[in-house]
Amino acid sequence: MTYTAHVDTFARDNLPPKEQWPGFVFALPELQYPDRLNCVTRFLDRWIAEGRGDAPCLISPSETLTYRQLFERVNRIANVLVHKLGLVPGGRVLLRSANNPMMVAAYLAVLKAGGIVVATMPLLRGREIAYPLEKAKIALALCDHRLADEMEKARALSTELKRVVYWGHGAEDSLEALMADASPDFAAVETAADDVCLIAFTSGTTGEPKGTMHFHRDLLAICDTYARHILRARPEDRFTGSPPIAFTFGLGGIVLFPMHVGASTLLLEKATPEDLLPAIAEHRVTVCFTAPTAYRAMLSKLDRYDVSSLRKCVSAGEALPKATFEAWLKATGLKIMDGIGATEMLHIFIAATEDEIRPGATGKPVPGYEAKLIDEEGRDLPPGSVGRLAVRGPTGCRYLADERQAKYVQNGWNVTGDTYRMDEDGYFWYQARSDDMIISAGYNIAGPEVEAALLTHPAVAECGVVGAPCPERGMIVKAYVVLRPGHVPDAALVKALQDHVKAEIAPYKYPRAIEFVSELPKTQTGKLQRFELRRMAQAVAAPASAA
Ligand code: 3UK
Repeated sequence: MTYTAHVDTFARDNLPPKEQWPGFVFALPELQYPDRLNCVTRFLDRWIAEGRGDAPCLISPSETLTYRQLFERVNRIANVLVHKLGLVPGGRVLLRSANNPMMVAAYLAVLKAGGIVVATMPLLRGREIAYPLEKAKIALALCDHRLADEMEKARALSTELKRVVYWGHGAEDSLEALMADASPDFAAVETAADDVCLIAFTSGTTGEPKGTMHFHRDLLAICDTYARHILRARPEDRFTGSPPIAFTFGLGGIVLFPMHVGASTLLLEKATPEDLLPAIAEHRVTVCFTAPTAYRAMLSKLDRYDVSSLRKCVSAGEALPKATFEAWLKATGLKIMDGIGATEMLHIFIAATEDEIRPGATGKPVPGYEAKLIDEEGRDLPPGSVGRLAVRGPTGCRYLADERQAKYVQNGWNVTGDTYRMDEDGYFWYQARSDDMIISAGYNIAGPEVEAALLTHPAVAECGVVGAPCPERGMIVKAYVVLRPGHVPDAALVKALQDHVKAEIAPYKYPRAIEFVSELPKTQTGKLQRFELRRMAQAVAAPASAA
C-alpha cells in the first residue's frame, strides 16, 4: 500500500483504474519530486524560510498582502478548517469567489490542510454548482457572501453539502470571525506527492462536466515546465490576468506561476479588457494572462493607457489569430505568447518562447512534454500531416469516476480532441476542435447544456446549439429553434429566450444568435446532426437576429 495522508479516501478510491492512466513522464531534473510533498510549502512557506516574507505577494484594489501576511492568513484559515469545520485530509472543500486575496488564501489553506479544492466559476447558477457538490461529495463550502444567492440555491439542491461559511459580510459566523482567535501557525499536512489536491470541473462536449483530478506534484510540475522554460518570469515581475482562479488557466497564470518565483500578482474581480488596461497602467504590471479576444479588444484602447511596464503577454483558451499577434506586436513591441492548455493537463503543454514563436502556430511541446499527431485508428502520423493531437508529460488526465477517461487517454497518451498540423520543424498549427465544444471569447460552452436551458422555455419545441464564426469572439453560441404552435418568431421572442437562458445557466453561455427553423436536421436514428447545423451557421457567418 503506497503512502497517503488522506484519511478520507474518496478521491483516491475514485481515480480511474491504473491501466487507464496516461503515461507520466518526468524527463527533467526539476521534475524529480520527493514522495512526500505538500505543494504549499514550495509556493509560500519557502519564501518565509528564505527571509523573503516582506516581499509583496497579493495586490488587489482593496488590500495588499506580503508573503508573510498571506502565510499567516492561510495558516489561520487552515486552523479553522481543521479545528472548527472538521476538515480531514482528503476532504473536499468547494470554493466560490471572484479573484481576490481571500479566495487565494482559502485555496492555499485547503491544500495546506491536505484537503481537496473544488473551485467554481463565479457566474455559475445553483444547478451548475450542485453538480460538483454531488459528484465530488462535498460537505463544506467557503464562499464570498456576494455570491450567496446561487450558493443557497445549490445548497437546497444538494444532499451532500453540510455547511457553508461565508466571508466578507462581517457576520458573527463569518470566516473572518472564525479566524479571529485561530493561530497564525500551521504545519503543512505531509501529503503524498500523488495525493489528489484539486478537482477541476470542465464542461463536457456531451453530458455532464468532468471532474479532472490533480496531485500536489502536478501544481509544481506546471511551474517547472511551462513557467520555468517558456514564461521565464522573475521575482520582480508583477502578474495579472482575466481568467477565474477556478479555471486552471487562471490558477497557474495568476496564482501559482507568480508564487513559484516569489513575484507579486494583481487580483482583479472584474477583468474585462476595459478593466485590464487601466489596472496594468496603475500597478505597473509586467506579465499578463488573458484570452486572444481580450488582446484584440484591448488593441483599440491601447493609446489611452501607459502599458510600457508589460514585458510578457500570454494567450490561451482558444487559438490566437495571427492578425491579433501582428497588431499587438506593432502596437506594443511585444510578441503575444500563444499556448494550448487543457483542464485535463492542468496547464499549457505546447507553446514557444518569444525568440522561437512562429506567428500563427501554437508552438512546440513545452520542455517536459511530448506531442504527436495520430490518425483515427491511433497510428502515429509523420511531420507535415494533419491529425488528432496526443500529448504526455508530468501531468495528465485522471477523471473522477467517469467513463470518458477511456476516450481522453488512449494508449497512454492524452488525446485532447483538437486537430492540428505538425510541420517539418515540429511546430504545431491549430486547425479546429475535433468535437462539438463552442469556444466563445475564451469560455468553453457545451451546446447540449444551452439546449437543455432553452428547452425549459414554453415556446421552444426543439432546438440545436452550435458555434457560429464571429470575428470578435472567435465563435458565438447560435441556437436553431423550432417553436411550438402559437408562438411568433420575432425579435421580442429572441430577447425572451436569451433572457431565459441567462437565468437558467451562467449568462455567458446564452445564444447570441437565434434562428427560427421549421425542423432540425436529424440522423436516421433521430439524433440531431450537429455537423449540419455548423455548416448552416458557417454559411450565414453573421448573427441572424437581434443580440
Ligand atoms: C482549446 C486552444 C487553440 C483546445 C486551458 C490554458 O483552455 C484551457 O482548458 P479547457 O479545458 O479547454 C481545452 C481546450 O481549449 N484551446 C486552449 N488553448 C488553445 N485551442 N489554441 C490554444 N492556444 O481545444 C483545448 O483542448 O477549458 C488553457 C491553460 C489551462 C487551461 N485549462
